[in-house]
Amino acid sequence: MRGIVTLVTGSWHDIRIEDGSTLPCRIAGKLRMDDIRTTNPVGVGDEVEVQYETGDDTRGVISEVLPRRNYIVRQSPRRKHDLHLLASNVDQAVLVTTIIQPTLKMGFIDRFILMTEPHNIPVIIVINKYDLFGEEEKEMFGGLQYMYEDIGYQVLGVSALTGEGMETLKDLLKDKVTLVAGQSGVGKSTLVNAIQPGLGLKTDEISDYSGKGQHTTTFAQMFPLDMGGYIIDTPGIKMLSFNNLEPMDVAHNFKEFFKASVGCRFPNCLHRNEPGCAVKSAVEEGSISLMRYEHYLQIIGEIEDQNYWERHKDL
Ligand SMILES: Nc1nc2c(ncn2[C@@H]2O[C@H](COP(=O)(O)OP(=O)(O)OP(=O)(O)O)[C@@H](O)[C@H]2O)c(=O)[nH]1
Ligand SMILES: [Mg+2]
Ligand SMILES: [Zn+2]
Repeated sequence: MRGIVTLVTGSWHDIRIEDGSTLPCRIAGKLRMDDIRTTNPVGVGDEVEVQYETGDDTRGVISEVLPRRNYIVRQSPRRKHDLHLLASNVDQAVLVTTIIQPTLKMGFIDRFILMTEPHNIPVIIVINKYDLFGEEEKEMFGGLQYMYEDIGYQVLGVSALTGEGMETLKDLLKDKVTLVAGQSGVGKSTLVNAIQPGLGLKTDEISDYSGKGQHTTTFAQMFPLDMGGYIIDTPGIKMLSFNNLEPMDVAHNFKEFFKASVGCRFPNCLHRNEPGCAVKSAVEEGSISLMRYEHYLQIIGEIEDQNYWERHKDL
């Protein structure tokens, strides 16, 4: 029979089967699947073929992962040569951030959308804890909204606590499979609880004055929504690196850079010191954000350093 993976904890996988019930399954010795190599062969959102264990209809075995419509992978935080599968078959991702508590790390937004962009997964940037905003934060929110909507990402200000902005967000989630991700402590689980009452997901109850999140959620988990669709709550992401990309992939996946790059003199322009670079001119005249440009330079610099040490392992 067919099912969807809703939770992976070690070698056990919760599979939601056709009747809506959950069957705990392990992976068969020989698993049929596509060829992308990830540390976890099966992830939340995967569609799988399962059979009951012989003589036991409370447990099952996954024999096949059906071809994926898409997937989100990240460089493994532990081993930089490994890719970790975050989720498969999603319609969109909600990137949850805050401006305060915890303080926004600007580069994180750009890194996150660089992770989803190669797979053409639309991202909604949700800025949570709007109830805490004073004048300064509201102004900053306005600036972010203007900047990212100009590039093509919707930006919403919400409060999972007071419900402000939540109706707009809910409308966007109806009948869709949505991955909810972001740094720890930004309120992902609180948001998911507000969107689908009754889940009772654990949230960080103790107010944390350091402003750093504690990693309350430890496994990605998918839940059906009463209004239709599914939502996936995930553990906080500490940082994102891009060992799996080449600098040119980065250039292609900063959307507005790619658009502007038709005007660059060289087709393989990396928009650094090349003469006749249209992206650099756009940054200088202010139509491309200097901050995004700096994040871009930082990311390609990291990839190049990495590549350098790979090629000179014997040094
Ligand atoms: N003031 C305010 N606090 C909020 C809001 N949303 C969440 N919080 C608080 O932020 C803290 C962290 O919330 P969580 O939902 O646990 O955060 P998380 O993103 O799931 O964190 P991890 O599971 O560690 O990744 C909790 O104390 C929440 O009560 C909000 O809209 N306003
Ligand atoms: Mg959480
Ligand atoms: Zn250029």
